[in-house]
Amino acid sequence: MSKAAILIPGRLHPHAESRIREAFEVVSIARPDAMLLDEPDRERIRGIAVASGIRAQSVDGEFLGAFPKLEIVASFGVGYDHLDAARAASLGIMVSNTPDVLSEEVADTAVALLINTVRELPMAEAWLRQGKWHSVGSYPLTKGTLRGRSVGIFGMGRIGLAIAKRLEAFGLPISYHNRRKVDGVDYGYHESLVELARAVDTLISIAPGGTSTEKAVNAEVLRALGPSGVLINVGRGTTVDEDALIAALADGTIMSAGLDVFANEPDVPEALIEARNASLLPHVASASMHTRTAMADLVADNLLAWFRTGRALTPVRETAHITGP
Ligand code: A2R
Repeated sequence: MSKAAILIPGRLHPHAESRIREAFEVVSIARPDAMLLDEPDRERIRGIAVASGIRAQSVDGEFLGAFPKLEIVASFGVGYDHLDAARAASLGIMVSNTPDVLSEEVADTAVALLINTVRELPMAEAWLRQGKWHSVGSYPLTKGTLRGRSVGIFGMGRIGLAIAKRLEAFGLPISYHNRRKVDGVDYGYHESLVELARAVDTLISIAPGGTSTEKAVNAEVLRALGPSGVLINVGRGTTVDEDALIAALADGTIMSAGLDVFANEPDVPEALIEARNASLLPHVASASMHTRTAMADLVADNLLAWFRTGRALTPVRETAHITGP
């Protein structure tokens, strides 16, 4: 029997690609543009494997509609706001992502970024490397501390819970905002994000991207967080109104911010790069070899499970009801 053809549009983790090549025929194109394939090739494609979080690799409804035999899109990453999952569902196409295997790594990074932000550790390290310990003396005492802080989590899902568990062990009170209260979770629940921001001084965003969260962390939320407020974003850059954040950092509306994600990656506004009260990372929350390899395996395993059993291992919510032929 001939191997199913899997399209890889753009860059994909090499381990995912080599696992896929073991079982399938791989067709590669530079980006998700169906015109890069001729019609006979478009008609052969039964699966797509794509990396998430890369703007140039967005998979829209038109692209999905270009492949008459397409059954599954296996996405690398837990967020899938780059992919039109609703359109996929309406076409009967399965979409899988890579949840759980990255939760602990992202939670570790979120806590590290929080500590870096309040205790200015990257700047203290730069101080040492620049010889200022010798030439000037000790690094100045930090205004920020985790002591006495209360934490609000925007997006108490798999990763949000892993972050909460860690910060609970730090002795910090935790509360959260989701659209719905989570069963079996005792942390304080707030029905709106602004209410949560008012109740805490440390807001951690780990909510998904997409229209329902776009610029949810806006000027009003930042004002509610207040002058000792710290914003940490490890979810999606689009959930924060970057212009409002830049203004809030500049005029002392909040104290500081730690960001791993940005609205227009890899472009980071100059004003953030120059802000001394912002700690910035280049979207590395899950970026260890260990965790990225586990994510790559899950992309390949979703494709294998689909073509063997007609079920994906980790379907996204919109397509969870879809089964294979
Ligand atoms: O709102 P709910 O009850 O569906 O709870 C989800 C919450 N959430 C929202 N909260 C408030 N307003 C919204 N518009 C909204 N949309 C979603 O975010 C849920 O508790 C949480 C997401 O959790 P999980 O689906 O378990 O995702 P996971 O694995 O924690 O990853 C979160 C995000 C990814 O979507 C990537 O953007 C990033 O972390 O790597």
